[in-house]
Amino acid sequence: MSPRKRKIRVQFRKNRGKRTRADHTWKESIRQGQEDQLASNERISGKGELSRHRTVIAEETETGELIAALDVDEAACLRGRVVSIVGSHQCRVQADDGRLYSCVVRKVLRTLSQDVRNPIVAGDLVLFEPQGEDQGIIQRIEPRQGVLGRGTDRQWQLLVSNVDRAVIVVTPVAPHFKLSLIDRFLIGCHQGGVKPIICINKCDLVQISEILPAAGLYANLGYDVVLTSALNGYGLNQLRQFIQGTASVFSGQSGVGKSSLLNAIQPGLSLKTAQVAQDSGKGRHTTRTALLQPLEFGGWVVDTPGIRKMRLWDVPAEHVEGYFLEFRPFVRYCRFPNCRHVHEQDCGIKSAVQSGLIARPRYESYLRILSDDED
Ligand SMILES: Nc1nc2c(ncn2[C@@H]2O[C@H](COP(=O)(O)OP(=O)(O)OP(=O)(O)O)[C@@H](O)[C@H]2O)c(=O)[nH]1
Ligand SMILES: [Mg+2]
Ligand SMILES: [Zn+2]
Repeated sequence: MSPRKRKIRVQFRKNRGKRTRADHTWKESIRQGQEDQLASNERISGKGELSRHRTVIAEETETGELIAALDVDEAACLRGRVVSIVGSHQCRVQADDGRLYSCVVRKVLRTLSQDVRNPIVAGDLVLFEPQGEDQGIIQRIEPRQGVLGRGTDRQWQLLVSNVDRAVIVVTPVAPHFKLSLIDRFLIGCHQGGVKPIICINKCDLVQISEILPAAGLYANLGYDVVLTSALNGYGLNQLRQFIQGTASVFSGQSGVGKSSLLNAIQPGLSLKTAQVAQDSGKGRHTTRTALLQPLEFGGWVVDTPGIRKMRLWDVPAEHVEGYFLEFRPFVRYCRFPNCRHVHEQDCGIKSAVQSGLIARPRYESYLRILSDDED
C-alpha cells in the first residue's frame, strides 16, 4: 500500500522576540539561521497573521504517523540513534561510528509533532547535522517501528521507539501489581507492535506458589512470562534469553526493580537503584530518564523511569474486548451485537466467566479498563 499524502498546516513561531513579525525580519531570520531552512516543498502563505503558518506535505504511514517530506541535505548529515533525552528538546545521539553527540531537534519537527507530548524519544533513528565536535541538530526522525507509549491528560506520550520487546516488570510485594496494569501494558504493546514479556520480579520475597496462578494465566494465553529475583538471580537466564539479540524496553511502576534487573543481567551497567519507601510501599522514581544501553550478549535495552499509571490512548471502549484474546470465541454468543459484556442479558462473555472458561480476574480487569478506572 502506498503511503497517503496529506497537506498539513503547521504553526510557525519565531525563535525569539515578539510573535508578530514584520515582513523583513522573516528573511533576516533565515539569513541568520535562526529558523529552519525552507525546503522546496514548504510554502509560506500570505502575510501578517497567516505568515505564521506554512504548508508542509506529509506522508501518513500505515501506523498513522505523519512523516513530513522535508528537504534534508543528507550529505551533510550523520545517522544515529537517540540514547537518552535531556530536558524537553535535547538529547544524546550515538552516531553509527559510536561517537556521542548532544543534539537539539530542528524546530519544524517539534512543530509537526504537536499531537505527541515529546517530539523525540529514546530509540529513535535520526539524521542529524553535526555542529562542531560533539553537537548537532536533528533534521529528520525516521519512521518508527515498535513503540511503547501511553496517554497523558491531553496527549499521547511516547516512552520509547524501535523496540521489538517490552519487559513489563511487576512485583507481588510492594508495589503490588494489579492485573489491570499488566493488561493495560499488554494493550499498549499490541497497539505499538511490540511483543510483551511479563516479568514478575522480587520472587525471593514470596512463595513461588503464590505467583503461579497469575503467571499461569498469562502463559496459557500465549504470553512470555518469567519469574525473577534481581537479588538472588532466579530466572535471570530465562529473561536474558528472551531479550538476547533484540531491542527491548523495561517498563513498569517505580520500585519494581527494572534497573536492579538490568544491573543483575549485566553487572557493568551500574544503574542507580533505590529502596522502596517503607510507609507508602512506593518506589522513589530513581531512574529519571529513559536510557538506552547496549547488551554484551547482543541487542540493546532501554531502562525507563517508573510510571504510576499506564493510561491508554486512542483505544475506544468497543475495541478493548479485542485485546482480551480469550474473549474472542465467546463474543458470538452475546445476544446483542454491540454487547459490552457489562449489564447486558444473554452475554457470552459473562456466561464463560461463570462457567470458569474465562478467568474472573481478567474479566474484572476488562471491566476496570472499560470504566477507565486506573487504580
Ligand atoms: N528483595 C528484592 N529486592 C529487589 C529486587 N529487585 C529490586 N529490588 C529492590 O527494589 C528497590 C527498587 O529497585 P530499582 O531497581 O531501583 O527499581 P526501578 O524499577 O528501577 O525503580 P525506578 O527507577 O524508580 O522506576 C531496590 O531497593 C532494590 O534493591 C528483587 O528481586 N528482590
Ligand atoms: Mg530504575
Ligand atoms: Zn456480551
